[in-house]
Amino acid sequence: MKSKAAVAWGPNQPMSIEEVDVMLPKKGEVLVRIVASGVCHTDAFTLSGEDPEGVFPAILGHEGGGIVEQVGEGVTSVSVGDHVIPLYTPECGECKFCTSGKTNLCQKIRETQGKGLMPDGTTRFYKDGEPIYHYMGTSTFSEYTVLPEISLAKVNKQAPLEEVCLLGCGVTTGMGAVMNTAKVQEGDTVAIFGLGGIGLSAIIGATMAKASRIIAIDINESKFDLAKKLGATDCVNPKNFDKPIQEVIVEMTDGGVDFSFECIGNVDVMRSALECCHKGWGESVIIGVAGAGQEISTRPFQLVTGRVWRGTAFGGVKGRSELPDYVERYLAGEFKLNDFITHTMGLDKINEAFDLMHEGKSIRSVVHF
Ligand code: NAD
Ligand code: DAO
Ligand code: ZN
Ligand code: ZN
Repeated sequence: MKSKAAVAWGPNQPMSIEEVDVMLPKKGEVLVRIVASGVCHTDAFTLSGEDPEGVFPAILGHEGGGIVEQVGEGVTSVSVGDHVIPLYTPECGECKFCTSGKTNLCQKIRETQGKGLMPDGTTRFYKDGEPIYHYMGTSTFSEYTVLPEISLAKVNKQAPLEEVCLLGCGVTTGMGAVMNTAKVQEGDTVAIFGLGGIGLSAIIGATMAKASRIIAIDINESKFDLAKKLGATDCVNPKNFDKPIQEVIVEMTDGGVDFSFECIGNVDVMRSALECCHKGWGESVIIGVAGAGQEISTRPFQLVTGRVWRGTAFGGVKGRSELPDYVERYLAGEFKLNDFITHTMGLDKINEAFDLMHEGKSIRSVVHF
């Protein structure tokens, strides 16, 4: 079938809107009509050429919401008409990782997904007979996309897909990092570095966890109003100090915070986030994705003296079994999503969404089909 899609032909080039051919779903696969897709920094990261797994030409996008259009042979867990959120972290429920009870990083289709292919090693997208690669197993910048059944979370049809698409990445990642990975408790102190979609969602998570102090850090002060609205108790711009930001935070908090979160992808900030944690017990969670080949460093004594460095993908959330409950909590009014949507546009304007992100003018742009 034909589908309108934004095709990334190569690194550092604007995407072009194309009519592509989408193959029908094979065994265990599902054809989904995407209704809306958020634009996340990770899409821009891959388009920049910094992503070691980035392959071109590809259809990017991983923060979508859609409706099942057709199911392939053997698909039993979703039916035509179901509302779904694509998952870049699938959940097969059977692999060593899924059954470990220790991680959300299902590995069932990891190898092919990392190469931009479906589990059978081929693609479902073509242009003029030439294959176009999938992206993160989701490719939500296409009106129609094909995904493995294990990469779909079925969600309540009452939830507006134009908003809950954000639960396909940014909001779940930030909230999950705080509540699932770090398990922040009432009264804990928290520092959040980077106030994009991920960092602001981490503020929501910290507010829901009843953290006593939520220190929000960004070099773009236009982010501070929303950070405060969502629950930040302090907003700090590192550029306003002539000493390292970790020293500033240690002084503000009588020795450091209980938890910190790096939501930027900057290895120097990752160090600051670790070193602003309290001696003896502070934990720092890396969420940001750094460029190819970059490395983190600190003095080992930081860890010897009790600080903990960890990381999280998709907030540690198992998509098929846990994401539907995030949607229910959103429907119950526990948190809002429209605060994040600073811009909406048709797919034709998708390059503008990337420009807005690079200019620091958007939190989330949501593309409608
Ligand atoms: P974003 O670009 O919207 O936000 C980043 C924020 O960091 C901006 O507000 C920017 O002003 C701020 N910033 C930049 N440099 C800074 C510095 N030196 N000090 C303080 N603030 C600084 O990005 P996003 O969509 O929120 O994504 C954030 C990061 O999280 C990206 O690296 C993305 O790839 C990653 N990510 C990770 C996961 C995961 O599962 N681990 C999921 C989604 C996104
Ligand atoms: O299982 O080895 C693996 C990789 C899982 C991919 C997790 C990606 C999380 C970080 C990228 C941010 C995505 C928006
Ligand atoms: Zn993302
Ligand atoms: Zn699995």
